[in-house]
Amino acid sequence: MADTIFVLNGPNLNLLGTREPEIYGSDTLDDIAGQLEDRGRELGLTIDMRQSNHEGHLVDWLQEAQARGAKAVLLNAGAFTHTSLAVYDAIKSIKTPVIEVHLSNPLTREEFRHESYVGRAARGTIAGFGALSYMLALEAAARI
Ligand code: CA2
Repeated sequence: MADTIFVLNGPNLNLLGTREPEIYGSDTLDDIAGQLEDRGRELGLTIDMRQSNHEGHLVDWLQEAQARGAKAVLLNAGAFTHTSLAVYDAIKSIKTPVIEVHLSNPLTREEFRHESYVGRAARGTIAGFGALSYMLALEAAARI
């Protein structure tokens, strides 16, 4: 699976495109998956896109990324970004590079979004560009 990119999405991101488009844009997660798959094809990369509202699933999938030899993980952990030591520990425990992704720029929003446990462990962060954040993260993943 050396040519596979895991794209992991956390809580409430299944609602993308249906509410708060002024913050998160109007693309759905399926739209974003389609865009990543199109670009992935050009780059010779397979996209494995997943979403869960459950913290443990993100931990399981991070471990799976390493076990299956994925090239990189793009991770939008949603609100768990700001709270989850379990996700932090999971990122730290794998060698697979993890790129933190956000649609919005949490640093321009409420104070409680300024802490990122994901960012403390990730290889790098791309935030604030809406669906384009995922595409930019894919470009980074292809080059590292
Ligand atoms: O900007 C991002 O990508 C976030 O990870 C989104 C999270 C938020 O808690 C982070 O601070 C930043 C929220 C995801 C909720 O997604 C929704 C999408 C549409 C409608 C409602 C929620």
